[in-house]
Amino acid sequence: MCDRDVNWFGWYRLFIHGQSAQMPNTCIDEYKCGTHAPLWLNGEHPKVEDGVVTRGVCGHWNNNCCYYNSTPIRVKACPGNYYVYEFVRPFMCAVAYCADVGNINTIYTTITPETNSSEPCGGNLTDWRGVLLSPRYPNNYPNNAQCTWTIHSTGNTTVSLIFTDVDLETCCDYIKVYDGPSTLHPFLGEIQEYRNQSFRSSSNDLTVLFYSDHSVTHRGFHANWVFIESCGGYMTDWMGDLSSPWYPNNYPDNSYCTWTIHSTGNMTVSLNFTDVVLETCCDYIKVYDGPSTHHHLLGEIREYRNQSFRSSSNDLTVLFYSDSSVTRRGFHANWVFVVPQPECGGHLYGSGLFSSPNYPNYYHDNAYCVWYLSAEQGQRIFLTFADVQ
Ligand SMILES: [Ca+2]
Ligand SMILES: [Ca+2]
Repeated sequence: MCDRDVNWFGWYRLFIHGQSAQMPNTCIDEYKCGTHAPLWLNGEHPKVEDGVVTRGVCGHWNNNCCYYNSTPIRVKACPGNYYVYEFVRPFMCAVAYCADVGNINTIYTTITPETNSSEPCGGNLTDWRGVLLSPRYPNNYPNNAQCTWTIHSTGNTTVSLIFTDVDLETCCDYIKVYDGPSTLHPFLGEIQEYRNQSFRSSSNDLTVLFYSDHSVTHRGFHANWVFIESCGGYMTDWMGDLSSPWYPNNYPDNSYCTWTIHSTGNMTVSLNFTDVVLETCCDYIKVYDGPSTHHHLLGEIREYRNQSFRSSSNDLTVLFYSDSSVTRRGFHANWVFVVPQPECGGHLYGSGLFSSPNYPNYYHDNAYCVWYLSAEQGQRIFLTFADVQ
């Protein structure tokens, strides 16, 4: 048997011929359990009050009980005198998880869950804003829940989802969020406790999965969603302008726009703000020196002060954020690709010529050059301007 090829997901309970069984926690002979190197639990089973514990898993091979140190697993004792195991994929093929035939538990009782999983939940949501709740919120959610909601926006909008309360059994129940119309789309994150999480779809759909296992329930979760105007982009023109959504009218709430301006060759990006009116407490613009918001922050803007920025290489990224209330006119900015400025100024000694940058071609904008001229003691310096234009 080869447990590497099983698509393990979640928690498992062992049965042998319908009888509840547990993993052995002592060494098992090689070639037992229908495999080459049987996997056994390297540690005691927990008690119910221990909650979820993590235990090592050993594979017996080559006369060594723990020749293979497989990935540790989580184990939980359940009311009713049985255990569940969160099996994961072992790293190699010739191993398999063992159930202990010598320790078949004939006195277990399965506690009937207080509810079953047939309670309806999940669905398709198309309102432009709304509230997403776990079943029965704010009362405890049921056991064995598996709910999938897909929030579908239309047109040029995306979905923003903000969690305002999360209270789950953190070992075993969870929320997962996906960027698309199903759980097969890119995974955005998993939530087991409240940390002010928010998510945003990259296009029209966001999918939320809520899962609860067979025991222990909590209050659940509360989240708000809203459709937001999609905005931002990837700009490659050598010059252009940027503005907040709907500029010069007020921008919408809950905006989150990123623009990356990409130049080529040895060009850099110069960006000048020409208008900025924001709710200064709560909405902002950030400028980053690189192709994403993970790069170096050049500055944050909340009001107009004639700000300008220059990338150090090809890319400059602009983020615009607005919170959930109060909007203003927004911002407008121009960019242009520029050749990095040559060095200018310096210390000069003795005699010679010097000129403005690029002379006899045009000097560049924003030049600021200082030359220090010095001569030997007792000598004077004659400075003649041969050409000034
Ligand atoms: Ca639970
Ligand atoms: Ca605001």
